[in-house]
Amino acid sequence: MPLRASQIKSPEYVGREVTIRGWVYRLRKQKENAFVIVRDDRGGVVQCIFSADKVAGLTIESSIEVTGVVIQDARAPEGGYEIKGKSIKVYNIAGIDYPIGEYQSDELLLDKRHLALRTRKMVAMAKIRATVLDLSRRWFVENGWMEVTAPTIVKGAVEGGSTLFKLKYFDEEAYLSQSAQLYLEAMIFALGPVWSLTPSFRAEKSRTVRHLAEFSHLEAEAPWVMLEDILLVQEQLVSHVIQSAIKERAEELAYLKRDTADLKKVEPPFERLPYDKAIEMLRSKGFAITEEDGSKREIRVGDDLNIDSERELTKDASKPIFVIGYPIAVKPFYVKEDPDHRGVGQAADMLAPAGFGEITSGGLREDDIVSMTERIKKEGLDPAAYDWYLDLRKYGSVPHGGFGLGIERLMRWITNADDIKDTVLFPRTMSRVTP
Ligand code: AMO
Repeated sequence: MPLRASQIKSPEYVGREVTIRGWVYRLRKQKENAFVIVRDDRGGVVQCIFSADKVAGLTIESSIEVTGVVIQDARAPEGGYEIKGKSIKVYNIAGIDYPIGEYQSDELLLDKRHLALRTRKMVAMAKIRATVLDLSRRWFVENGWMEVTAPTIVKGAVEGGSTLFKLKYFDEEAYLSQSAQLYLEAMIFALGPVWSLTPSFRAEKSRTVRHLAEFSHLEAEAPWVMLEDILLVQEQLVSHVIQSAIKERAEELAYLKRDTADLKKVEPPFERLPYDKAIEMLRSKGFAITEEDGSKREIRVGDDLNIDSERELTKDASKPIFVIGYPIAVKPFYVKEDPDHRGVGQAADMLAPAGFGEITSGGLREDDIVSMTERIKKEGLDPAAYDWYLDLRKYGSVPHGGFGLGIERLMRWITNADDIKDTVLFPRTMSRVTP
């Protein structure tokens, strides 16, 4: 049974004959010998030494099977073990024009992502991501939340009409889902606390380092909760995922040169920063926002927070901050108004430290049918598209709430990636829908 390159790097294999499979990662030919570094199908690599005649015609990324004897030698690259090759079976000789080498532009790497995902950086990212998803799932299961799946073809907007992807659905018009939230809200009446991981789609017209057109959305919803309950869930979940991920993926994070000292501090509680206070802090620093016409003015109460203001608020923080109590006017129709403070929404965003900004958004949902209908109309949405959603307020409405977390936003913070596109294998943005 062939082994992976990473498996044979252990004293128990020294002196033994093994067979490994993989792809030619590096190739150095000398007069008599050739040094072939083989990459396995989980990113592990090992050097194999052959007599030069045995590898004639071999190219980078050719797929091969190597049989040889494991040798321990401190000078061997990649961990002190290598294989003295006896035989080599070639599955495919790769074309000599393999486009991915040591240095190329970010754009080319994106154009060739189907090949670039073989790079060690992308393999490390994929492994961290798999662990983050696994840890999140286990946290929900262990804490009594039920996993559900919501549809991704829908009739209604959740997060504003301007970022909807329209599609022809037989003879009707439908949209790609922006959030599973409304469906999770329906499910809590039957299933209690639920969570889901589904792709969400946003036709984001802006090119930023934190927006994708398709992202992995981790969402949770529960009945009978107060805002504070929803915040507790988020800080516990995020802290648990980070603490476990930095242990389980220490090697990959080190490969990405991510110093995790700051992440080790991420433990509950996270600061609760009232929105008004956040604006006050920004004003005290003379923070200005840019109007649509390009003019600048000082930020004031009533303005939404954006990438720049979130960066300003979190640049010196060592843990995430919850900004709570946004004006209802800057939040979607479903946000519940604080009965004691008119105009204030019982909603909160979690901002990651060091300028990474918003990674979750959530809060309590409007549970009164009259207020909800008014808000739907006020937002210019068609109440008919929300018929079924309004039923939830008609038949046994309960106080409830939840949140949504962008997996790629969390990944960007954990890995310190410059751009959110690096945290997903096949990114979708305004200007990219292939490969
Ligand atoms: P919101 O629109 O704030 O809220 O989205 C929730 C979280 O999803 C992530 N996110 C994105 N990630 C990458 N690219 C994007 N274009 C993008 N847009 C959003 C962010 C964000 O915090 N239904 C509500 C949440 C709720 O109240 O439950 C919602 O979707 O991490």
